[in-house]
Amino acid sequence: MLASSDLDSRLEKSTQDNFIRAYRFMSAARVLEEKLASLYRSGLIKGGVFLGKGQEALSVSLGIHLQKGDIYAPLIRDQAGRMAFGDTILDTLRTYLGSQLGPMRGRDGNIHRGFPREGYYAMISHLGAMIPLVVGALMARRFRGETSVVGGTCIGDGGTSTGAFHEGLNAAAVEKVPLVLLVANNQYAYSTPNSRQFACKNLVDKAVGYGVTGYELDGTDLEECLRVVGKAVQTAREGGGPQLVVASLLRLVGHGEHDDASYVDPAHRQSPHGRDCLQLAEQILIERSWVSQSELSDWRKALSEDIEIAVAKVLREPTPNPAEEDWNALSQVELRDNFSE
Ligand SMILES: Cc1ncc(C[n+]2csc(CCOP(=O)(O)OP(=O)(O)O)c2C)c(N)n1
Ligand SMILES: [Mg+2]
Repeated sequence: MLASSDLDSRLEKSTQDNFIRAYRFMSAARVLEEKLASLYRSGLIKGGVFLGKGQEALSVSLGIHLQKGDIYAPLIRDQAGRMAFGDTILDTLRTYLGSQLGPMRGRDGNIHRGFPREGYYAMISHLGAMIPLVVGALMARRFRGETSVVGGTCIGDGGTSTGAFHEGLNAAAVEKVPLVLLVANNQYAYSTPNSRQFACKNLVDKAVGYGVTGYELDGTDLEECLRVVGKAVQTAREGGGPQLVVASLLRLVGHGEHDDASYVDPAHRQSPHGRDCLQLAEQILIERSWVSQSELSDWRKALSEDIEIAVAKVLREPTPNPAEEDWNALSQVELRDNFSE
């Protein structure tokens, strides 16, 4: 048996390792999204670009705790979670830039990408459609006798007002499926503030109404996000039924890159949920001497270089030719070159 100080130090080491791993996905998502914004402004991306700046700590916490064989249905602000679940820089860029070699073969824009066979679902809509889908997939797994699968998805504060949210969460609660649903309360649905979106005091109160376990957390605090979301995933896996995790934060960019977010009340930016989760995570890394300032700069530099190389490669790749395209559904082809385990 391990002496308790031994156990303590191992637990501390694993918390540290997990924090650093999560930070690196967050940082990769941030740098990649900065590049996506600049590609959008230079006219190289067709369609909209919707980013997750300020929401990376919450997002990564779900992606990092799901395992191979689980189901993950991310939304538009989940680049960090996607990377933690196994998505790559190359496949992200191939989708945004319309490369035929990407997972969606250049047909679907930006965030509508995934590898459904790997449990990584391509987003249909940001407004709740993924919840019933994940619940249905979990039911199907149960019918096949697969019981330890967790399904993770997310919703915004605005999305909690939709019919799909209600139907999905209600069915999940009745069937007690292992659903982990993160609510990213970033205070706005596009420009509509919380006060015009729902009348309950706090979104986590909805958990009681549906009969599911609810958690409330500070979405800017990576340590808290990892701990709470990790617990929710574990509880769902052990048969605890649906878990509703409500995080307070602020998106630090517009709804999309076309939006300047001028409607955001400055009081939000000054409040605790207006803090930048990436900067806070960096402060912790430095304060605890887990990583040095120069290591942080080296990581960022290496990432930027990798991204530049990937952009140059993808820009040389073919885009789909409508005259030659066979228009087969994704389910008809095997596309799994880059998806890592
Ligand atoms: C039926 C429908 N109406 C409007 C939209 C456009 N739309 C997409 S996301 C969104 C706001 C969602 O707000 P919220 O759920 O809080 O998520 P956030 O954008 O803040 O992450 C809107 C209005 C849409 N996709 N579908
Ligand atoms: Mg919102």
